[in-house]
Amino acid sequence: MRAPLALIALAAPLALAGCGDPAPSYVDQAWVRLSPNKDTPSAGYFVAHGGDAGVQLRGVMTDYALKVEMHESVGKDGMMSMQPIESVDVPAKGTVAFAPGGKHLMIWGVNDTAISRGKMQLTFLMSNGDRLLVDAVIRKPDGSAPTAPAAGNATEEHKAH
Ligand SMILES: [Cu+2]
Repeated sequence: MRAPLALIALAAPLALAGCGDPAPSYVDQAWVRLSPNKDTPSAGYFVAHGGDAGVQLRGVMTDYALKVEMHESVGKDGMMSMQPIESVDVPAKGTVAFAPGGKHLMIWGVNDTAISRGKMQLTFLMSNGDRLLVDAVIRKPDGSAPTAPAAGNATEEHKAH
């Protein structure tokens, strides 16, 4: 039984070395709920996954809109309001969901070309220097969420602010 054990002991460090860099953070399930009115911002949602090391999401950019901000909806005294957030911790091996009713992107002036294509590329700026390029599916205002359960009144929250 000694030989197999020795092989395993040798194989483990080799496997780690073969993996090279630690697992990176990534973003998926990105989608945009298009505002029914061009003068009000659309909302963006996604899930950020931490890799082997924790990382911070510092911001989101796109070539297909005028401006993007990260916001957080907060309930206070029975009223929903929202405030900009500068950065979000994405814990190692954990996830952070931007979803209706919680953290979200506000996206002003979504480009018509992106709308007709039905998707827009977002660039997620991470604190480790990574820039994650992710295609977000664009849903019409009455469209259902492709990847996340719609929380019904998220659109109303936006209209209120
Ligand atoms: Cu907002």
